[in-house]
Amino acid sequence: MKMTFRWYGENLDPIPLRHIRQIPDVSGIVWALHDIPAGECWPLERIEEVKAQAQKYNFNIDVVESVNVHEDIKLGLPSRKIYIENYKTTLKNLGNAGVKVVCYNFMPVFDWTRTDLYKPQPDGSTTLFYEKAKADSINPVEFLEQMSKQEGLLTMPGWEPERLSKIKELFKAYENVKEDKLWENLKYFLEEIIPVAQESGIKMAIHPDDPPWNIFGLPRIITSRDNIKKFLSLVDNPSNGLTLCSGSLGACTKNNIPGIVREFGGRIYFAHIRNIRCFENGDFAETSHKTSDGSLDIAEIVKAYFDVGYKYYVRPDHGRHIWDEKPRPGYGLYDRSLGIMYIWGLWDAFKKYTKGGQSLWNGIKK
Ligand code: DNO
Repeated sequence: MKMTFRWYGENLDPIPLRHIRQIPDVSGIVWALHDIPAGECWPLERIEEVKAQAQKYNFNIDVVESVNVHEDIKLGLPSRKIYIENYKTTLKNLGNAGVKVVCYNFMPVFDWTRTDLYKPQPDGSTTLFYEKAKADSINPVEFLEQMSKQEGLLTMPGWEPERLSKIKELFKAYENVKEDKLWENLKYFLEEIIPVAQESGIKMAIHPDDPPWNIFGLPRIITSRDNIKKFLSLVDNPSNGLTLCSGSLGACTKNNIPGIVREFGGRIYFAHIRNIRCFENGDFAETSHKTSDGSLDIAEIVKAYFDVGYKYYVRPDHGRHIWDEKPRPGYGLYDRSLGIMYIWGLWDAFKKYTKGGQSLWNGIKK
């Protein structure tokens, strides 16, 4: 397992690389050219610029999150052709710079969605929160207005202003695109880009939908074990793989995350690990990584990665906002560093107490 840390880039991320360097055993930064709108090419010089910044601190740039997919591709419009060609050029450039994994998603209009970015917690921290009744009842345009009043909205990854400024037109366009059509458009996209990714030495890693259910009447399809299986068979090629995000899929309590890791481990190239507390009414709050704090068994999830011999990339996903830090929502230094140490702690313990493929874990008193 290779540990990474998401970093937004110089002048965009309040966390400097020299601080990330001080977290134990982090080998790479997870990055993107956040100023380039979805659909445009990433020039090689810009990629090399980030590489040089990272190398100064001995970090690799093996993982990109995300090369965003233009809405016209998801909608299957004729104009998708040009955006797909641009996507291919970006993949070739990334491959030339040595990038190994590209994370992306296929969620219509909205990327990850929360109703509250700074929900106060009893211990004085704040966290990302999803209130189901609110998300179910609010009109999306109104939702966007409310969210923009919360500090930091435009700095949330996946909420690119140029996409959201067209929200009304986009909702109209999606009237004709439901689940079946979205699957079809995804297949078309994969058939075009996966061969290029493979030639460029890149594994594509789709991120599950967050939360894993339809929101605002828009279809969402990367939501469950069955749909992941279907996704992988759309183009059955090792370059067509997964970002397995425990917190995204885990918001639906029917999803068995360790089971999904064990079943699809060979096609997971990027692991996002975080815990959430799920409530009976469908709300969820993001918690610390520790198993006892949330509804997900993070120890069992890490064990599943360990058992499948996971060799690819992992990052602690979101963290709470603690110790008075004022970070981008979910992307502080402190709680994510605690998350890394928890994941490493579990991993090292599994390594130490497993010999010759035989787990000694069961013999150890809890
Ligand atoms: C949120 C992230 C997502 C993710 C994209 C992947 O914090 O997990 O924005 O990067 O969905 O394309």
